[in-house]
Amino acid sequence: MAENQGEVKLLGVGESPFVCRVVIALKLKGIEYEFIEENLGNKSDLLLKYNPIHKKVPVLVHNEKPVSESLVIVEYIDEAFKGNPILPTEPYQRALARFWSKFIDEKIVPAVRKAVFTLDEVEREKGIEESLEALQFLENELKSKFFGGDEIGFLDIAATIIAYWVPIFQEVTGLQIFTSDKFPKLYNWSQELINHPIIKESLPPREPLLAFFKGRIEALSASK
Ligand SMILES: N[C@@H](CCC(=O)N[C@@H](CS)C(=O)NCC(=O)O)C(=O)O
Ligand SMILES: *[C@@H]1O[C@H](CO)[C@@H](O)[C@H](O)[C@H]1NC(C)=O
Ligand SMILES: *[C@@H]1O[C@H](CO)[C@@H](O)[C@H](O)[C@H]1NC(C)=O
Repeated sequence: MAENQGEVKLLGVGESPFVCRVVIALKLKGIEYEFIEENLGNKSDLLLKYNPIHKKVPVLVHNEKPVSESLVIVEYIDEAFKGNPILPTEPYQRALARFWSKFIDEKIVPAVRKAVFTLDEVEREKGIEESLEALQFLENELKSKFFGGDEIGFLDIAATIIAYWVPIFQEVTGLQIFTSDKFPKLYNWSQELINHPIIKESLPPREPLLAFFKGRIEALSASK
């Protein structure tokens, strides 16, 4: 256990890319924590108490104090625990890392969600187009092995959803959005990222994840 780390709990679910961001940050810092698995179909009193506003996971609870929203939690972890810095140190680079992480959550995630989880053809096409446009911006932004440089940083952690979850969504739906042809740099980055030792041990196993999202897509079609 890291010295003086205090008591650290993480409320989460195994399949969530947002929860995974927090797992990566904790592992990078070498923090020991208790993982409390939530049932999102029947949320625990603990979740409702600690995140009454959004009622979502992840929630990090550090010495009884809750922090919500994955990117906020990753910043908190970076500030609360020493060593292995996650955000860059230079103010402008810090701002950029935050800007692009916000871009992922506000542009890429909604576009991909629209492409993957809507049945309406027109909406889905719009989602695909928006995903391609948004991913191109990120492709142009990649200047080194990782967004963080030679090592993974804040934006790499935020973008894990693109490296690991988007290919799974593609496999389930047959969509071709994020491919090595369309985004060679980003694709190479995604392979480097998912093979990084810390990331590798933080990602949920692929087969159950695939089965989970297959189930989600099938349930969606059945509800039509
Ligand atoms: N913006 C949030 C998103 C978290 C989120 O969407 N969590 C989902 C699981 S992947 C959740 O808890 N959903 C429960 C609900 O919406 O009721 C973050 O970055 O933490
Ligand atoms: C929800 O979970 C609580 C315990 O956390 C349990 O007592 C209750 O029966 C569950 N409700 C449903 C509908 O499964
Ligand atoms: C990514 O690109 C670099 C430089 O071209 C190459 O050395 C490396 O093997 C590539 N990585 C993967 C996983 O394809």
